[in-house]
Amino acid sequence: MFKEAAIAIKKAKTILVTYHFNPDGDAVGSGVAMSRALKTLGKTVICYSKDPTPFNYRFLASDGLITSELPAAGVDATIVLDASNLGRAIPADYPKEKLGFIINIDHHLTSENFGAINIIDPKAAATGMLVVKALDELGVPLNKEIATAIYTAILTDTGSFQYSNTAPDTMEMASRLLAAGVSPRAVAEKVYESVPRARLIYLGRCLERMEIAPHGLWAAVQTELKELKELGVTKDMLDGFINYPRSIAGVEVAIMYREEAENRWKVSFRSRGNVNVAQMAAHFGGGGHFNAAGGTIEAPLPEVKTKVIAAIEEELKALGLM
Ligand SMILES: [Mn+2]
Repeated sequence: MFKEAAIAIKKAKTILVTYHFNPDGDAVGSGVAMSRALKTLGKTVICYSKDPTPFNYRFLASDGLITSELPAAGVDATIVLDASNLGRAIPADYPKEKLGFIINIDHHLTSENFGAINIIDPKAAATGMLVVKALDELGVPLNKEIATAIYTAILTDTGSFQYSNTAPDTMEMASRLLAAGVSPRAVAEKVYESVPRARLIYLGRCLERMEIAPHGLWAAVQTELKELKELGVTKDMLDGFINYPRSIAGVEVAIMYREEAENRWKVSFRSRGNVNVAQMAAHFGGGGHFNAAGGTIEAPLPEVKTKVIAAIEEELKALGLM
């Protein structure tokens, strides 16, 4: 598959590189690394993201590499990264024929084969790992910039090498990236220690009203649009809120309800490792990984919560955890 992808990439002159909406570190890091690498091959590259880059990943593209405009003329090939379906990366109103030859590179459990070539490996800790394999096949060396983007992808998708997806090959890759010039200190400072104060203040408020199940097996936080506006908090600042309920002793599933519009809630799940939350999210038309997944539910919040809690408790019972 990597060989076929490399052949297709070599043939193309103009290439669109894109990744999922509401991008995370893996999406941005993979997109930036792939785009910079293709540029070294002399390709005309458009790195497209519908949504703005979260504040803590902007250092990867401070030269304005990423655009929010799709090319009017279309391209020879499109590389979609870290997106379980095409609709998660490209708005539905963009003509599909303009995307040219589609190469799908992803590591989601629930990934669809929407590309002409599909490289899907749920065992990869991050899509960034697969990007390096593609670059190796293309013969593009990892310079410091490319390596830093990949390192950011892997660092964030493994929760700083803490999640169960951290494997020997993850650490081998980290070693290779450090040898290519990555500064772990500099990346950590950009990614984790450049927090706007509004984020921390709002996090405090959310933690204060966190819901914890009487049996302690799940805990939930929620964010509301009017509060974001009031405190000057943007969506990208909410990243990581869900890790706090999961960090409580005994909690198997953490939930975050994020208001997207009136009666529309993005529901995210994080599992400690015993519960497959991708399966749970699939109940609501969502998807993701075993340990991290989500979906959107259109209903008033109390109704959303009733549905979600019922699904979680059913799963906890099925597993004999309650
Ligand atoms: Mn990912």
